[in-house]
Amino acid sequence: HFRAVYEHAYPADELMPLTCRGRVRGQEPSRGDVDDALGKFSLTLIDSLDTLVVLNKTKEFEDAVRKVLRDVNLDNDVVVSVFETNIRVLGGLLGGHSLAIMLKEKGEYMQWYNDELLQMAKQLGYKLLPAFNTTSGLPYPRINLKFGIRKPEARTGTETDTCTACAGTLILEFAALSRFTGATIFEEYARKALDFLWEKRQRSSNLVGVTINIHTGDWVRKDSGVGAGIDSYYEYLLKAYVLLGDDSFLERFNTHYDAIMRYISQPPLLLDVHIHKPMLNARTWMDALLAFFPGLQVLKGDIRPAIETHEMLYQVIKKHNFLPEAFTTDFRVHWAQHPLRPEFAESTYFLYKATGDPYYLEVGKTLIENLNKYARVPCGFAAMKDVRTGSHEDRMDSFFLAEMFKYLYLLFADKEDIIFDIEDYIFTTEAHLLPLWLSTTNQSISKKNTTSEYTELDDSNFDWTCPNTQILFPNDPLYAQSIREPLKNVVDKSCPRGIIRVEESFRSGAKPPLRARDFMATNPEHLEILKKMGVSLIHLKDGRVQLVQHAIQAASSIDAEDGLRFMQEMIELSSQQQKEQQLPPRAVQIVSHPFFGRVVLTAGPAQFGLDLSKHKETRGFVASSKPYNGCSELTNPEAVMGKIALIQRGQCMFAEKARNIQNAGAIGGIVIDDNEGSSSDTAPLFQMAGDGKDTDDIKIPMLFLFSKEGSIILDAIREYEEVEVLLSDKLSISFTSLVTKMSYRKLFLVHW
Ligand code: DMJ
Repeated sequence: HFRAVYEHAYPADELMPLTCRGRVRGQEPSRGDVDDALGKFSLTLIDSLDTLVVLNKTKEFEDAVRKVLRDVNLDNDVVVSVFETNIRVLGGLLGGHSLAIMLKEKGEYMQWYNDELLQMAKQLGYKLLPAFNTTSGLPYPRINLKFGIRKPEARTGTETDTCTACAGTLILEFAALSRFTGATIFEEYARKALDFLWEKRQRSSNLVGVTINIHTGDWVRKDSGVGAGIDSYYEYLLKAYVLLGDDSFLERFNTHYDAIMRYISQPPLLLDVHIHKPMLNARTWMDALLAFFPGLQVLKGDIRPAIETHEMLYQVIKKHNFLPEAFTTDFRVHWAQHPLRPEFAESTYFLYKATGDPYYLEVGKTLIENLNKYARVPCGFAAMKDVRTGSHEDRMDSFFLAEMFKYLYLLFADKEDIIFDIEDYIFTTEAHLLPLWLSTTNQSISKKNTTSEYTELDDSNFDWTCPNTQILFPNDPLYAQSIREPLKNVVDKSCPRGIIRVEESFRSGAKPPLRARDFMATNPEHLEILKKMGVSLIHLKDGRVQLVQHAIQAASSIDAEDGLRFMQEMIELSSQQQKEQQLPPRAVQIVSHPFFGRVVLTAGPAQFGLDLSKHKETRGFVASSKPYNGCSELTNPEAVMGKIALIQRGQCMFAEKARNIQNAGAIGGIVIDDNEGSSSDTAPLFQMAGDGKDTDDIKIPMLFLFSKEGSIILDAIREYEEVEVLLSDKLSISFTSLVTKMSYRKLFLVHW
């Protein structure tokens, strides 16, 4: 296949394997951004240089290097992607150089070599530097190889946004270039871009978005995952630590990793979330690029989730022969293309290294068989246009030879098959090899002392130790299998088998084991049932809860169907309630000394009990109920008798609290939110719903206060003991001062 590239495509950037010719930019219909990798610099040749050495094709490597030195021009009037040029071309030249000097030192091949590839790399490095001329230090996404950025001939430089991976995947190549040559500027620029991204991380979640404005540093796309647009930013933080030995990179990686595992990882899935609301999923599908992540987790030493995600991906592959560019959380094809991406093979290789489990060799065998069966064409391997139909695209990206071949070969290679020690090198994101000895060479870039900034990190041994692949699980060869076993049918289990049967079972009138109207978020038994049905509960900051169902997380297919019925009921219940009357906000006014009515707190109404809009107001002194949550018979009825009882939100339904205080003789009730810091200034007010049963027995008025407003009353009690309030229909009050802003936003319904 290397030969096919030379014969049919060279000196073009890529081989077109169906028509057996080279892809020359400008001569073929434009494919948009994909073409930005093509700089008329014999991309595939450069990208596959070090693969030749790995495959022990030393003679061919020597010829290929000569070709590069003789033919490749880096000064073309072409606009290229800075990211792609860095990882494929700069990385390719540096990987080639790394192995060329290794071979030269061995004394047989490359004896004539005099750092010529490195000189080319340096020339290319200088060509990329103008891209960094922004106030943020983040590079422009594209550059003209001949004219740079600013000049009119450049035809680029007006972009405002770049992807996080585009700006954060430079440090390995740029630092290697600096350390090989002594020209520190490259490493400095790459570090500056990384520092800026780190500063811009969303501080409450420690996640980064997909795209960022290179001038203002604002996040343009605030969704966050580990796949497209972000992937190699995380990869390079960890690998920069390995290559450069700089602790700050590991500290950053660990901080992000912690956030990824908290919010994005839902084993075996990896689901995008919003950086500001990380409990909210941003989409219901995953992209193929995230398949690299298990490999990175192996490097981090977190093997279990790596095995789980890899197993899930493998089952998707078994179902569709290849990993579709995007697939849904129930493993249907979302985007059917597959450009022969290497990420899954990469993770398979690293998992095999970590576990020694022959299962991963079987996985590799399946990958090779599928490639030969479905993608092999007379002039090479063709990308899949649609994995469902097996149709081809006239495309073979350079990463297929740079990465896929390398990883698959390495998976099956014995130590003796490789003419050098692969453990002495680190793989870049394009699988180019950089020698680890660079960590102690030309270390002139000052390391930032960041320890004080990171004191919150758990710097346990685990976080600071790289796994040693020689000694992982020597006594437990079944370790990986035991993790895979429960996931064996994860894809089949979630297959559309459901659709007809579920509809049928709905028609049959089957009921879920827990009825939506009975559900209480604080009841541990209910939560257990939810979990079994694959329904997860997300507590939103404003106190509401969100329910999400993932059929694959259910204990069985029957439970998954129950979960669907439960969700269906819940949707019906809330839409029914939405249709019910929208009550306006109410008010709690403190009328006793020294407030005298000047403090008015915005309160949420209840759909049960005395309607304040019809019955004017209720006035009384306040008293806290015991238990404070009001979920059982009060133990202090004498204290609340004839008073307005204060009750804390939570543990049971609002209606139950109302009944308990009413039975104790209270004339009204104020429920105070248990979410610390909540306020009607920031959270949407809601109305307290009943419990789905008849609530006519509740005669007293009930109002709801968020915690900030509630604590005004609690503080007043602490200071003045006797505090009298007026519960009223807010609109009827003429007040002189408002403590909290009036809120006439649409009210939500909440039950507990
Ligand atoms: C490769 O060019 C690199 O691995 C990059 O980081 C993203 N993925 C492509 C191949 O899929």
